[in-house]
Amino acid sequence: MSDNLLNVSELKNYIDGIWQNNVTDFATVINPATGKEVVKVPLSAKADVDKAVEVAKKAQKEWALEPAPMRAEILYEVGRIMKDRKEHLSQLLTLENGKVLEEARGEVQEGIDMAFYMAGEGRRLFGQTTNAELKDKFAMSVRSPIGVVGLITPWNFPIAIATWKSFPAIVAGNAVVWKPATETPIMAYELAKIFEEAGLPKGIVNVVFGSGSQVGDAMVQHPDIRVISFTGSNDTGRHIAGECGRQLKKVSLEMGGKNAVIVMDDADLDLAADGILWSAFGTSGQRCTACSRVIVHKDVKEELESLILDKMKELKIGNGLEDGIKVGPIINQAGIDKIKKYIQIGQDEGAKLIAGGNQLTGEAYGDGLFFEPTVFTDATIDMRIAQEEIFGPVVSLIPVSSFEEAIKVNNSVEYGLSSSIFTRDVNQVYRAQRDLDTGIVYVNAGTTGAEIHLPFGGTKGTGNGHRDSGVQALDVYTEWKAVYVDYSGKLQRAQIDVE
Ligand code: UN1
Repeated sequence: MSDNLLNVSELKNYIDGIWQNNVTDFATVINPATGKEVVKVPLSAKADVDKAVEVAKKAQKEWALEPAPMRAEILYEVGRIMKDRKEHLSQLLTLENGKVLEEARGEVQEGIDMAFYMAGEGRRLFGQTTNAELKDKFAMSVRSPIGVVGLITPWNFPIAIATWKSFPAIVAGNAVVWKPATETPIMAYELAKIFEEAGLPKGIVNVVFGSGSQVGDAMVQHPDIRVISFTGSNDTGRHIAGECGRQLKKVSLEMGGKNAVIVMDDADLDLAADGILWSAFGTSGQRCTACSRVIVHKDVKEELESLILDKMKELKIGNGLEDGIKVGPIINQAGIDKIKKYIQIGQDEGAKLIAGGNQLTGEAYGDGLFFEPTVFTDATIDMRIAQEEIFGPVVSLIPVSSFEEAIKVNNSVEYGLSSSIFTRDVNQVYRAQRDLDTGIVYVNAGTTGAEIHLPFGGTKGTGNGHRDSGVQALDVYTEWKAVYVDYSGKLQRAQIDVE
């Protein structure tokens, strides 16, 4: 099946509307479900970034003068093409990333939704008009584009996150230099082709494949890239923020989570178990929003545990392109090694392993990288498995005695992306949404499933105050300009010539 999904064996950078390669160095993209080579991806150098920035800078000047509703027409076309190609894109996404086909379809849909939503912004991009303090004077604030923006996107949502960042940047009148994750370059290749077919002028989106240390760093250092938007690990994000800080460069960061589902003693336990399974083991736990802690009221702990263990028997693990598979592979060997390390840490710390804990090998799994959905129980707030991001199908149950303790445990981690509470008590619902220190809160649903028209991002170590998606994403890619028009015909001094 995989052989005829992709019609090239080697990808090229897309710079100035031209597919080009100036390097001899390539990385091999591996399908994590089979271990087979999918395609080769160039490992570009600083010179490629310099070239991309140069053409982006030139192209952006005209693009910024194009009326926003006309810029948006191209995004509508992008959305239409993505919709036509949804199945093909989804299969390619599963091929390079491993997520099961049903989830891949969901991710591509997220990109389609973002296209139409941001295209709509072309006829809004609202600023404000307000009253000036002097007579015969007009005041307004308008959004203006920033120039060339640099996007660094991750492998776990290679198309959705790319759309969260590139579509608002484009509709607001910027040009883009984009470094996709080396593990999942095909979605970038496909999206660049779609931009081209939709009629986006050349130079407005430029894709430069390569490593963080070469391409990413060159983008961060380039003086003509005025914004960096990054989704990825906390360490890399902090490094980028430091560099951008020195250059007074705007930077938007989204760096993961240690998300919890709280299950209170009055909860619908069957529903809670479904929500936990989906948000902990869906995408093999490789979401920034994945549930990796269950904070459970002690009175319902045993019942919840047995419901979870029962339902886990239904989770079929394997190649996500096959029917009925619920849990796909882990992205690479480093991912597997990290999960194994935390299984060991959890056992050494004294948490009780009640399900999973092993890599799946043998004939049925071939050279694929599969890991059993894993459950620890009786974890405590101070354990590393209850504090650190694992990015795999591992969840730890932490028993608590009260609502207050549940909130405290939820907020005890350095991250603040997503949290959820299962309860039927309306007072607890409202107190939880107020007190949970995360950027996203769910009630009676798991920790995943953010919709694109709401802000996506988190507090504390998850980010630096910016949001991907939602109308708030526009704040990353625009400057606010305050405009005063004095039509009195005389010099009027603010704060002084007022009555
Ligand atoms: C991510 O894991 O970085 O809310 C993105 C969700 C998806 C997006 C996840 N809509 O789980």
